[in-house]
Parts: sequence; structure tokens; C-alpha cells
Amino acid sequence: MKAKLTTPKNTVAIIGLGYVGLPLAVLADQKKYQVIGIDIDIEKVTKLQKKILPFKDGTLIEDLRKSTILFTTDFKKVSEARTVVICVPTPVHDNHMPDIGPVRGACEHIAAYMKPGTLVVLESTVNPGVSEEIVLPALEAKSGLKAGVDFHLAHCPERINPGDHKWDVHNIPRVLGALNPEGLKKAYAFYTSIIEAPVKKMASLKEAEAVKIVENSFRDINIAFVNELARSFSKLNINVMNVINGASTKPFAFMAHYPGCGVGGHCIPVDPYYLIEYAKQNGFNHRFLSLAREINNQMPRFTVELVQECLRAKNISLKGSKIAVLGLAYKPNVSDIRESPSLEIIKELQKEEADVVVFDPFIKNESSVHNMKDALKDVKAVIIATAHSAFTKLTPAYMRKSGVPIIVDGRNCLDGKRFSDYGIVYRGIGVSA
Ligand code: SAJ
Repeated sequence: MKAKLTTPKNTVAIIGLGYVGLPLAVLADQKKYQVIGIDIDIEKVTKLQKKILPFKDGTLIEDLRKSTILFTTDFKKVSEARTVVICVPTPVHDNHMPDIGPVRGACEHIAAYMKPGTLVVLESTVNPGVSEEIVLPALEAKSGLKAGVDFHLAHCPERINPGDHKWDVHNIPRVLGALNPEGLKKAYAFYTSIIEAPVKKMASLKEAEAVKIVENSFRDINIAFVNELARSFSKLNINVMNVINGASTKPFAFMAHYPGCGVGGHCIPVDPYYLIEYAKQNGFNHRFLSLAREINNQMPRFTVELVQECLRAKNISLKGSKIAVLGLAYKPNVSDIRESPSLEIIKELQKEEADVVVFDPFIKNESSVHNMKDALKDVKAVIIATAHSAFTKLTPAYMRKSGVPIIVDGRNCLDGKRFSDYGIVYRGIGVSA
């Protein structure tokens, strides 16, 4: 029996207004959809109602100001939407176990109000199986509607790259899977009406879920590969960056990744755990993915050990020494600290009873200093943990004038030789000047 459609065709509700949901809401608004932006965070919703961005994103503010999106915390508004897109976080707990709570919560809120004929799309990154085994039953249970008959379910994994101004929600190609062909058709019609990039139809929800996990696990294992090389080449006195750049001259079958003080963000260090755990529940142990996670998780400790080595060479103990950590964000020129290696570096330094000072131009909080001068005053060593532009522009003359004796460059973002020519001890990750 065909469900009677009671919601206007061009209404869409976006659940979760972060790095993923807000750009999507603004884009749908630009494409003349009636957009309802829903979030549980009243502070965020209030800012958005005043056309204030809750996070830094230079390109979005103008479009937000011009938009006519209805921002609300009221899930009842879902009853007015033909399409509902879930863009809530999929983090991991401290023990690295997947936390599907936000997705489950969003589904329960939606199910209470969604009308027959609704298309529900999950964009949050999840392991294969989540759409059918968690989302579908959660939506059916509280709505009394039947998936594939009374409402449709699709998965279109987000591919937002925070801080990237070349690739964004309107031009990044997407993959799309659905519970049945009719749902796939409806979801395809929605996405091709708002984005100017190919949308590849996958054969199932699970395939679409697997694509995103695979693309981010691919990145994590490749970073682990070069992180392991960096540690090995440190012993062999080989400059790993030169070797990676040499290998990059091969025009095929090599893709450069770079060693660093750790892997942060809400995607790369998180997504593999979703697959590792789900596969384990189904009888397969991803030893390789798990080892890559272990290697990457060791990099913050390795970075602190580099500081210890440089101090020891000067007969200085880490204990009681003032160490400046430059950069809290997980990647350059963003203010996002989710899973940031800097947090682990700070913890490791505090375990060694160092006197830690933190400076990040994108993040001002009570536990950090708010300018470079205060950060560098009387330090025994500096760790560059994020390659913010402000840090890559640091000069040897400035650092010597500031009295910095040691630099451990966790992002290999400085030219070490220039600093060692000024008598500053420089160590990178797999690089020594
Ligand atoms: N990192 C390295 N070495 C590398 C690349 C990254 O140590 O060679 C570190 C970064 O410093 C950071 C972490 O890994 O701490 C993640 O960096 P990222 O550049 O992957 O940034 P993300 O987390 O914003 O990843 C996003 C992802 N996009 C989506 O999930 C939709 C990822 O799939 C993209 O590949 C990535 O952007 C990108 O290409 O920039």
C-alpha cells in the first residue's frame, strides 16, 4: 500500500549542525529547499538563529547570512520534512569502542515525528551493518512505520574535509546505498539536485557504509606505514621525508603520506575501530588495521621521547622543564581538537612532570597562553604539534632571540637545517638536521 504523502516535496530536515550538517543545510537552502536545521545543542542553535557560525569556516558565513534555514531544537519539525538527513557524530569511547549513541538518539527523535513517505538518509560515518541493524529498527520501533514501505532509508557517507576550500559539500563526489531500489531512486534524486558532482549508486547500504570506512582506513594504514618508517630511519640516519619525496617521483602506484606526532580528527583515527569491532563480532580479526592504529597511537609518546633525548644530551631533565606545545588542533588552520595528538603529548609530558605551556592561535582557552611570546619564555624545548601557518613561518632568528634551545618538529613543517645553523637543536619525526 502506497504511503500517503503529507509533507511538501521540497522540505528537508538536517539533524546535526556541525562540520557536516551545516554546510549541507546551507547548500540545500541555496538549491531552494525549505530547510529545517535541527540540533540538540541550544547554544549552537541560538547562534545559528542569529546567523553566527558556531565554528570557524571562512567560506560558510556569507551563505549562512543569506540563508532562510529554520534553526531549531524541536524535533517535532521533522513532521514537516519529506527528507531527513542525519549528520550527527560517530565518535569512539576512551577504550576505542564505537559510540553509536548520537545516531541512535537522532533516530529515536526522528521516529517520534516522521510521517509516511519520508526518506531518511544517514550521512554519519558508520561501519557496515549500522543502517540495517541499528538505524532501521530504531526508526521502525518508535514510528510504527515499515522501512522500505512507509519510509525509505539510504546511506550517503559524508566526505567533508574541514579546512579544505577546494573540495566542499557541493563538489565532492559521493557514494549512495539504500534499502531498496525505490529508496535509492529517491535519495539519488535528492543528492543530484543539490550537488554538482557524480553520485555513485552502490548495490546496498552495507557497500555504501564500507566505502567510507575503507577510504579512511586506507589513510590510517598509510600514515602508520610512514610513521613506522620514520622510527626505523631515525635509527638508520636516513631522512624519511627525503625518501618519501623521492618515492613521490614515481608517477604511478605510490601515494605520499607523511609521518607526524600522531593522527587526530573525528575521522581517520576513529573510523577503523568501527570496522575492527564489527568484523570481530562477526568472526574476523583485523590484525593489520589494529596494528596501524597501535603504531599511530604511539607517535605522541615517541615525540616526547625525542624531547627527552635532546634534553638529556644537554644534561637537562624533562621533569620540571618548561616545554611549549605549539598547536592543539588536530590539523593545520582549523580549531578542531577532536582526538588531537597534542592532547596525548600534553598528557605524556605531564606524566614526566614537565612544566607544560600550550599555544594555539585558533584555540583560546583557560589552559593555554594567548601569544607566542608567553609560550616561548624560558622554555627548555618547543614541540610543534600542528602545522598552523603561524608556526611554519617561525624563523631561526626569532626562535634564537626568544631563547629556544630545542625544537621537536612533530609535523616536519620547518627546514631543520636553517635552525641548526643558528645553534638550535632540531629534531623532526624521522628527520634530524
Ligand atoms: N596526518 C598525518 N600524515 C598524513 C596525513 C594526515 O599524520 O600524511 C594526520 C594529520 O596531522 C591529522 C590526521 O592525520 O592529525 C587526520 O588528517 P587528515 O588530513 O586525514 O584530516 P581529516 O581527519 O580532516 O580527514 C579528512 C577525511 N575526510 C573525510 O573523512 C570525509 C579524510 O577522508 C580525507 O582524506 C582528509 O580529510 C584529507 O584528504 O584531507
